[in-house]
Amino acid sequence: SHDYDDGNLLLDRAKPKTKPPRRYQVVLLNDDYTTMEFVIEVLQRFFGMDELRAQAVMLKVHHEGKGVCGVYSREVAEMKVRQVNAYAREHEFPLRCQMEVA
Ligand code: TYC
Repeated sequence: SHDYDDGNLLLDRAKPKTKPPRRYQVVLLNDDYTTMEFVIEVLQRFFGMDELRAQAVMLKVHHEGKGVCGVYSREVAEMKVRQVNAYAREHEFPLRCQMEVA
């Protein structure tokens, strides 16, 4: 925990002061208009899911109102949210996703 020996070298009593970075869930929200097929495509394209996993997550969102697509650093979660929301808008669907502290 020190750059050089100040007398504390062998015991190293000082606490490390860096905290692990927060993690963020990227959460998909249900709506009445986005097609199930489009949601499955989004989950495969942006979250690397195979078709079976994507269908299971889509159905969970459809039935429960929201569902977790993945857990990431803040920077990666922000990028996923922007990409998914932009892609949905380009295809004129109201699909939304957001980030939540994990
Ligand atoms: N509820 C939509 C329908 O019945 C399907 C859907 C699922 C939409 C998940 C959004 O995040 C979503 N067509």
